[in-house]
Amino acid sequence: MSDKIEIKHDNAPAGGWGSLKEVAQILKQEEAIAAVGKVLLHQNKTDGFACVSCAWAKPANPHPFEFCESGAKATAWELTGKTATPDFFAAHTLSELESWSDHALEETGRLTEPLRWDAATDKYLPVGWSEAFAGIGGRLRGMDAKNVVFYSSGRASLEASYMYQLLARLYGCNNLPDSSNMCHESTSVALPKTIGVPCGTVVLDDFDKTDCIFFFGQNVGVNSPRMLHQLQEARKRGVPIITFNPLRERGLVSFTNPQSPLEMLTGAETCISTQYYQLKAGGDTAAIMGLCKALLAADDAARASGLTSVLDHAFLAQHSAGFDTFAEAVRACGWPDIERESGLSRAELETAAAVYAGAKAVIGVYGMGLTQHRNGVQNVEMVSNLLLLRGNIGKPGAGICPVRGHSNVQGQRTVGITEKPELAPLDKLAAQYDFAPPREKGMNTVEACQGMLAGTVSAFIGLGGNFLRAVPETGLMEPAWRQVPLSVQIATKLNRSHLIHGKVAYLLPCLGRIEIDRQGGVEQAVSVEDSTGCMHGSRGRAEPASSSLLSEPAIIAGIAKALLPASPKLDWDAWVADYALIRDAIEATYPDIFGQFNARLWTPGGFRKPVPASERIWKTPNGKANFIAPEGLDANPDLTLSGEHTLRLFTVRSDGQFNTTIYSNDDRFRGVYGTRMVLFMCRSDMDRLGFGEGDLVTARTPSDDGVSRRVSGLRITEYSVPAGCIAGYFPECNPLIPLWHHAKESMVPAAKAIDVCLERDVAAATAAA
Ligand SMILES: Nc1nc2c(c(=O)[nH]1)N[C@H]1C(S)=C(S)[C@@H](COP(=O)(O)OP(=O)(O)OC[C@H]3O[C@@H](n4cnc5c(=O)[nH]c(N)nc54)[C@H](O)[C@@H]3O)O[C@H]1N2
Ligand SMILES: Nc1nc2c(c(=O)[nH]1)N[C@H]1C(S)=C(S)[C@@H](COP(=O)(O)OP(=O)(O)OC[C@H]3O[C@@H](n4cnc5c(=O)[nH]c(N)nc54)[C@H](O)[C@@H]3O)O[C@H]1N2
Ligand SMILES: [Mo]
Repeated sequence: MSDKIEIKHDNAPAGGWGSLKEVAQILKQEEAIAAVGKVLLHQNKTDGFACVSCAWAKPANPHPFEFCESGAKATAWELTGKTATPDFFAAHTLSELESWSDHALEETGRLTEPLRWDAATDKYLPVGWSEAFAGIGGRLRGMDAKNVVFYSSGRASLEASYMYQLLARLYGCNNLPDSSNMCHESTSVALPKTIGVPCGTVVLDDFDKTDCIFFFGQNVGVNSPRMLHQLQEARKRGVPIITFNPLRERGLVSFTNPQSPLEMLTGAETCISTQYYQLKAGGDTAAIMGLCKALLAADDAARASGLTSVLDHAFLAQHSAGFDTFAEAVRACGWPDIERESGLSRAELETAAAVYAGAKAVIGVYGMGLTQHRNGVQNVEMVSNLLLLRGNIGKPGAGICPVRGHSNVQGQRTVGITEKPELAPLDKLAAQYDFAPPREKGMNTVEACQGMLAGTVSAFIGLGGNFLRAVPETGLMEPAWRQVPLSVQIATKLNRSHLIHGKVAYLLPCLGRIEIDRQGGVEQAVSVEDSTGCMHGSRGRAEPASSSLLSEPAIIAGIAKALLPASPKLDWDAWVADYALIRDAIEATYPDIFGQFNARLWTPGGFRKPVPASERIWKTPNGKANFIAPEGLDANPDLTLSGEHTLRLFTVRSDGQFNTTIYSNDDRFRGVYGTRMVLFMCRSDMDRLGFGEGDLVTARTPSDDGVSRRVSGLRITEYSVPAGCIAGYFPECNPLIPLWHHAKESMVPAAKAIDVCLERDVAAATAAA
């Protein structure tokens, strides 16, 4: 990691030698060369382990090295040679550690022993596992289950997740918020309405058959680099890739495959995006309206002159509903409004629409750039509308492709992690385990935050993640968190959510997925679901960081046994002794998805769950694929900020991080080294506002709710973004996001459109000078 702050405006392609250098660097930093070297060959292989970085699909015929720079970093981070032992905790109070950076905290290494916070010394002291479970179970028994939150980050396996939701429900609540509430929840709300499934419809094979890819708000080069293989192959076949992203992302522009010796030696690079549209942040609904408008006009013209129609009218008639209302809304929407809200010209949108119209099979890919907006659900509905116009769902080479984040976030939902009782098979669980599951809706992430602010949450259990850093409204959430009576964190590494803790606090260290999980001397396997709905077995390959670690299933069972009365229907110990029995239980709850689960665990490429929309079976209330007309084009309908100093901030990830895990302060792809405290701004805004490169500013969110939201010490950095939009890093900019600033319906925090004002940072500038 660079110590010196440096901004380089160079333009090397993604991947390439830089990628290899980064991997080598992190292996050294983590003192993990030997451990990682041994396991990398097993990453994302059928009999190996599923990468702990992203959720992208794992092919049936993997490359010899089926991992990317980001995946190798995530592996090195988990298998680090460093440990945060009780000696480390004896040497530091938590108040002291609060001043450490996210990077410094996790860089202390793997947690090795269960810990309990000691109020007298303000330190985490070792505690035995059984004492910890008894303490947690005892306290939870005295609480009303309705006030207890069971959060999960999306990394835990299907087995652990199934046990976790069962624990919460047996205890008596549906308070199962997860990272998806901050991520693809907009997808999970939109797609059931439009196509009757909560997930994407494409599989890897579709990338071999597609003849056009539309890409909205997803930074593939950093966040799901293995997908570059499919994109590169598609580009070799001449498939156009049309990208909509306010920021010119290097990984979406060009790519050199670091695993191809020929490309590395010749410096050959593939141009990824054939057209790159830098729309305004939040301009996607408007942009897609423009595409649809151009398509309708072309269809009218073609039909008037007796030519082949542009829309797939046979599909529309047989499969869809709501087309007329949608078409009316599109026709009524004027080009000036579309141009203003999208920031793109009519000509640009007509050109993109023409490519769409000329393709027989189109895939629509998208990520956080669409979902993390006030109108995030509508954005996803618009992608669905666009695809439906030409029947681009449920045929080979076509479909919708939300790129999921955490490596098992989609799978957690599949096995019951949800606060919405109607999405869990409660009757099934009731019969299987002979209990009366709670029927009231539980808290999602934003509601859990609201509960903490209101003082009604009595306990927070975290199955992984870094809740406090990931959520918005840092300034209010941190003090509120300290008032929570009990916090229990199951984690691999130290993070800020462990330091700002409840009045009684436990920190329970667990095995990572890459580590060998032995129960009674027998190695266990777990499973995950990828972005395309395929389930994969995963077997750890490395020796555990410490002999005191327990697996996530063992920790969940430990808490469950201490909390719940024994039941003849459920033997937690038997499950922990043999994970195949947990899979049998999952199969019994979800026979349609997990039939023959254990027998199919190691299917090359995974076994796919049924996704009826891929076969044009629409599990919507009316049995049709539904068009949904947008309510409006404005991304921030109820934020009425204006004035020359108001800019729309969107938060992004760098290649030096996995969410709140900061591997390094460098962002090679954007040429920023040694700092994450930057704001990317275009030259015309810099001139208009009188800022120079490197000027330090404070960003402030103006609002009339009486809460002060500011982040200081941000460095103005010139970058290719549209005028009026700036970009900064997640999680450093999270204090700027009001908790109420979230998507309608899905309640995903609107982290991609925060209106802020900038003030010159006199204090920071003086200190720096
Ligand atoms: N290496 C690495 N891999 C990861 C992660 C990581 O942190 N590091 N995180 C994982 C997780 S949990 C997730 S959810 C995914 C996230 O992966 P992505 O979905 O790629 O997430 P982001 O980097 O937040 O933002 C995506 C892109 O949206 C663009 N964008 C911002 N606003 C808008 C807008 O209004 N419209 C459009 N069209 N684009 C916009 C940004 O410029 C950025 O390129 O990655 C997963 N994989
Ligand atoms: N402003 C802004 N905010 C955002 C976003 C954004 O784009 N912008 N993105 C949102 C998104 S998409 C997401 S998914 C959330 C992420 O929110 P989270 O999922 O809560 O956060 P992570 O940073 O992924 O969690 C990192 C921690 O997980 C623990 N961990 C790692 N591996 C394991 C494991 O195997 N088991 C266990 N038990 N623990 C483990 C480690 O202790 C590590 O410190 O953040 C959201 N917040
Ligand atoms: Mo995510």
